[in-house]
Amino acid sequence: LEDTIAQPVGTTLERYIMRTQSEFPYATGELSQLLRDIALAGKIVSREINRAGLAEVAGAFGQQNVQGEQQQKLDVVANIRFIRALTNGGQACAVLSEEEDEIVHTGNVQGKYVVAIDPLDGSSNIDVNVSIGTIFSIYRRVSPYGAPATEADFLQGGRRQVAAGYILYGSSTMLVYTTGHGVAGFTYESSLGEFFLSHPRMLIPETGSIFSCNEGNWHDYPEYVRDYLSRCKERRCSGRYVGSLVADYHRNLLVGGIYLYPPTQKNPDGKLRLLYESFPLAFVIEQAGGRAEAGPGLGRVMDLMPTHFHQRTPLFTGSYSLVDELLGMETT
Ligand code: AHM
Ligand code: MG
Repeated sequence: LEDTIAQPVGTTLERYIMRTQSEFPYATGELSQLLRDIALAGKIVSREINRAGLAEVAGAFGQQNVQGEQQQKLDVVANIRFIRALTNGGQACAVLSEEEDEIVHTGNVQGKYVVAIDPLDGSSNIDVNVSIGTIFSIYRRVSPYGAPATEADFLQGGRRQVAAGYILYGSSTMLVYTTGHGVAGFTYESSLGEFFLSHPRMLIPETGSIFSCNEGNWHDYPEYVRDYLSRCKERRCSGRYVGSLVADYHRNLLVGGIYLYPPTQKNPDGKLRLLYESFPLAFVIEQAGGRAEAGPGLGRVMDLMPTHFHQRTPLFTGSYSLVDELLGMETT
């Protein structure tokens, strides 16, 4: 931790990974390479996102991209970019993506890691030029090296994550990740093509005055959630909701607040996916001093045991005391 804080100004992600490699669970350099691969795909996706509006303009003039292909949807493009980077990097034997029903085998059967990823989250915001993000979670495989990855590699539970994080494509592009030794954030300098360490030791404020949820679902929320939100309003807290999980979560991580995706009548397990949304964000928030819970009586998100790939879970995450207060609400 001390080393992390002492990083000089101008530290690139590359240098940071090298300096902190000894903190990694197995410290052989493979996890470092995996993080580099994710960062590389993040840069490419960031570029695609920045050009998205322009491609529309070009399209309006009858142009196609250089390969003469029709423009693909950005979430499909992001899925291809991340899988390609993880395949070429060699360290991941398999990827589970929100965009795919089944495991994608990379062919790197000697790879020691598996990656669960939502390549581009916030689908409703993609077409309207509002912040979106990538969320990723990394496990060391439990299946034997040399053989294809199995379902069990991805269903180990949140506590077995060796690294997790997200990339936010916002007013700047940022990469935030943890390997279980605190959380560090990097801001992308596009003209240099580098992520620079901008947030060396991210800690979420213990409390805050922001609540983030889709209030359109008010009538479907359980009573304890409505009571909690009423309290927030009595205190004159601010409601802030982009509808992109990474953006809402990142804001609350920086300034303090709570993000809620409660169960609803339509989605009794909430909407968010456990393996590539809730687990990684729970790991990061706990490493930043915050909390991530599935609801009163349901326990820590990190303790949940998944039974299938695209499983959902309710999520209440953010500043410790705000989540604590929510869990203390009367549920009968
Ligand atoms: P997606 O995976 O289809 O993009 O959906 C996930 C998104 C999250 O980014 C966001 O927090 C949530 O869905 C918003 O849902 P809602 O529109 O119900 O508020
Ligand atoms: Mg998603």
